[in-house]
Order: sequence, then structure tokens, then C-alpha cells
Amino acid sequence: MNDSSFQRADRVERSSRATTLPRHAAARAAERGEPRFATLVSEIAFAAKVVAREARQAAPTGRLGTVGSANASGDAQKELDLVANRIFLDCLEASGLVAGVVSEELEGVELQRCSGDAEYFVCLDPIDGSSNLEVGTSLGSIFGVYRRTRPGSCEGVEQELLNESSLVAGGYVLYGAATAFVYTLGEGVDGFVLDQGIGEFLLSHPDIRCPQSGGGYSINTGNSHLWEPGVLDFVRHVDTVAPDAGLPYTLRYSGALMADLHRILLEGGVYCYPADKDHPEGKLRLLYEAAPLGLLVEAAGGRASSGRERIPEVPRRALHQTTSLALGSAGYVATYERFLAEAAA
Ligand code: FBP
Repeated sequence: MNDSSFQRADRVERSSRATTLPRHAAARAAERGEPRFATLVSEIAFAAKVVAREARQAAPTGRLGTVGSANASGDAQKELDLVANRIFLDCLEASGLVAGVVSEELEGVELQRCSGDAEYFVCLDPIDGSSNLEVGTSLGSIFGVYRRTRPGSCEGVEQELLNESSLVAGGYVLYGAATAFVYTLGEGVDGFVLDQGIGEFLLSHPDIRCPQSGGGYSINTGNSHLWEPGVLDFVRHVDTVAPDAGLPYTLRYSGALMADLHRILLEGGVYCYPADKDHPEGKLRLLYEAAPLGLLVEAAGGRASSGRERIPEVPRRALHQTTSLALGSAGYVATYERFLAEAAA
């Protein structure tokens, strides 16, 4: 494990001089000349705190299980999926900066302040890893902020988002042993932990750099019979016993992308969800999973790929389009791409 980027929580400044998320976001937004942006980050952070409480209370209050409806990707919706979606919509509305929202739990663009001077679209996955809910293990939320090109217009917002808008910020929340909030405004990645005592996110991981090596790999090996030859070759390679070459990698797959990626950002490694016979276009959604996390991982010195091109180069075609995905240490992702290219050659 690379100690340079990992900072234990007990070294977090917890006094009134602490670097809180709102203070940090205000400084970062001012550096970018967009001071209002800090309001958006604070509202997303507030939503995360409320979702954290709801996630902790879901089991004791029996708010588990599905509600009989399916989302745009055909996944059965859980009660907490809809509760978290509502919480984020309310907080984004309260920011006054959001023209429209795309969510895993909504069909189309939910318009908010599209006729005003709201400059952003927000795309989000309110609950990532919802299959972990019933068993009480890690969950996450993922968000991407896209800057508008036609503020004030409520016409053609879907096409504006897909064809014109630019992704300017991304981040995630991890609801695990600690509640973590990690974000980027495109340069630099910083991590915070929630101090339950004061209900505030405090800076715990300044300037995260994804280690070039050292970690493990995350992939659902239960799908190996569905994989293309290049993916099989890659997994066979990382399972090879060759200590001099840093092999084999350790397999870590939690069922929640955010839990796996948080570990990879701090310790190195690679997460892969390749396209396969059951998911010919991959499983992870581009606008609110792959693209925001890709921005963040690459801002931390890692790499984000579909296996054949960088995620930022994947053309946007639809709100809920999926993509194959490999995220993490740049060298590991490049090795994955090389195995796919060699097998396809
Ligand atoms: P959700 O956003 O619907 O939870 O889907 C994403 C996800 O749950 C990832 O968090 C996780 O890594 C992956 O899908 C698990 O998929 P599978 O169960 O097919 O391995």
C-alpha cells in the first residue's frame, strides 16, 4: 500500500480550524472564478448526509425491498432508491443553480430552473450498489455536473446535455464504515469524512493520487463465461503467480462500484465491468456513473477506459446509455486495454 496518499482519519483536523467541505469548495470554486459553484457542492453534501441517515435507518425501520416499479435500465426500484432520489432532487432545487437533473431513477430530464440563469445539469446515481442494501453492506451515490451551453432555454435540453454540455465536476459518496465524500472540479481530487459528532465533512484525504500499482482488481468473475477472449486473457494474467512481476493481484469485489473504487483510489488497482454476452453495451451508465468517475480517476492520475477508448471520448447518445468500463491505476488499465487489443488483432 502506498502510504504517501493515505491519511488516517485520526489525523484529520477536527477543531474549529478544520478544513470543512463547504470551506474547501468555496476556495476551489473561487479559484475557478465560479464562486456560486460552492453552493452546489454544499447542497450535494447535505443530500449525502440525509441519505446516509436514511440508509442507516432503512433496516431498523423496515424500509428495505422493492416498490414494484422499474427504472429506465429495467432494474427493480428499491424504496431507498426513490427516497435518495427525492432527497437529491430537493437539494439540487434548493441550490438554485440546476436547470435539469438526469437520474438512474428517472426516465427523462427532470427540469428545475431551466428558464433562469441556472448554469448546470446534474446527472446522478442516487444509490449505487443497491443490491447490497438488504445485506447492510456498502452503498454509494455518484454525481456529475455538466455546464450548460444555452442557459435560460427550456427547449431541447436532452440534446443540449448530450451534444453540447461539458462535464465540469464529478464525485461520489461512500456509505460504509465511514461516510466519505470525494470530488473533483476537474483538477485535483480531495476526500472528506463525515464527523458524525458535528455532522460535517472534514478534509481527510487532500490531493488524492491514485497509486500506479499495489492494489487488487475488482470484476465479477461469475460472468467469465460471458466475457470476450481479451478479458479472459487479462484475468488469467492477473491471477498468474509471479511475485517478481507483482502478480497475482488480490481480487476484491464488493458488489458496489463505490466501495471498490474508493479502495482503488487510495491503494491502487483496477475495477472492470466489461461488455459481455448479457451486457453487449456494458452495464454501467455513461452520464452518471462512468463519465463522472472517469473525470475523477483521471484527475487523480489514473485512467478511465471502455477497454478501447478513454471514457471522455465515448460519444454520448442517450441519457441512460451504458458502456463497458475499466477504472483505476493507469498502468493496470493500460494492461487491460492491451490484452483486449491483442485478442482482437
Ligand atoms: P446500480 O447503480 O444499479 O447499483 O448498478 C451498478 C452496480 O451495482 C455497481 O455498483 C456494481 O459494481 C455492479 O453494478 C454489480 O453488478 P453485478 O451484480 O452484475 O456484478
